[in-house]
Amino acid sequence: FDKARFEAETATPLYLRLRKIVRDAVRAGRLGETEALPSERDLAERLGVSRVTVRKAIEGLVKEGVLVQRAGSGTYVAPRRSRIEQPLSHLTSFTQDMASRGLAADQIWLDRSVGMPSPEEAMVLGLSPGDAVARFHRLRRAGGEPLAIELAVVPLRYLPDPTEVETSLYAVLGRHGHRPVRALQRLQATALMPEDAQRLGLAAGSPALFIQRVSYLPDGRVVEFVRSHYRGDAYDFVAELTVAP
Ligand code: 16G
Repeated sequence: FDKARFEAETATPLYLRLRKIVRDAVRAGRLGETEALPSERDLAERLGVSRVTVRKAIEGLVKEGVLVQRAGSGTYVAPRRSRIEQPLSHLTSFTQDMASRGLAADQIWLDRSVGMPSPEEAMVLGLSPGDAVARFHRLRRAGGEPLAIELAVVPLRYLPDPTEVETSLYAVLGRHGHRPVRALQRLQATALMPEDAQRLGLAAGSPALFIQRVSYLPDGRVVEFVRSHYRGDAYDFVAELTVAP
C-alpha cells in the first residue's frame, strides 16, 4: 500500500485505482493467499483517501472474487480455487472420483423417493407402462464444497430400496449386480437458474455444464438416466484424442 505508487495513477477515479493496486498486489503475490487486509480505516489513513473510496474498491474486489469478507472478522485475499480435471474416457462414480483426489464426497438430499417416470424418463430408460423409478436428486459436495447438482433416475427393479443409497449410487447398484459398464454422455453450456445457483453458492446466471448421462448394463439395458449441472468455475473435462484409423 505504497502512497507514491497510488498517486502515480492519476487519470482514473480513486476507487478504481485502489482496486487495481490491490488486484495487482494479489496477482504478483505481494498479498498472499488468505492474508488479511488492513482495516478500512487504516487503509484510508495510509493512502489519504476517504473510507467510502476504500469500501467501494473492496466491494468491487469481493465481487471479482479477488477478496472475501468474513462477517465480524475482516477482509482477506480469496483462496485460489483449484479446478477439478475430470477425464471423459472412464466410467467412474462421483464418490470414487473424489476419493482418488483425497476428498470425501457427501451430499445434501433434495429428493430421494420412488415414483412414476416422466414420459421422457420412461422413453430413455425403456420402461413399460406402470414401471416405477427411484429418483436421487442431490447437491454433491467434496471436502464440504458444493460441486454439482445431480438428478439420477433408476428403474425400481434395479434398486428396490432407494434409502440404501447413502452416498454412492454405483456402490449400491454394484452390490445388487447392476453396476453400469458403459455410458453415453452429452455436455452443454448453460447459465444456472437462481435456485440451483444458490445451492452451489454462485450468482444466478453463472456458467455451468449441463451433463446428461445414460448408463448401460452389460446386456444393453439402461440402468440410469442422469441430468446434472456442474459448476463452470470448478471443472475441466479433459479427453485424449487420437487420429481416426
Ligand atoms: C457421476 C455420474 C452419475 C453417476 C454418479 C454416481 C457424471 C456426469 N455423472 O456423478 O451419472 O450417477 O457419478 O456416483 O459423471 P456415486 O456412486 O458417488 O453416487
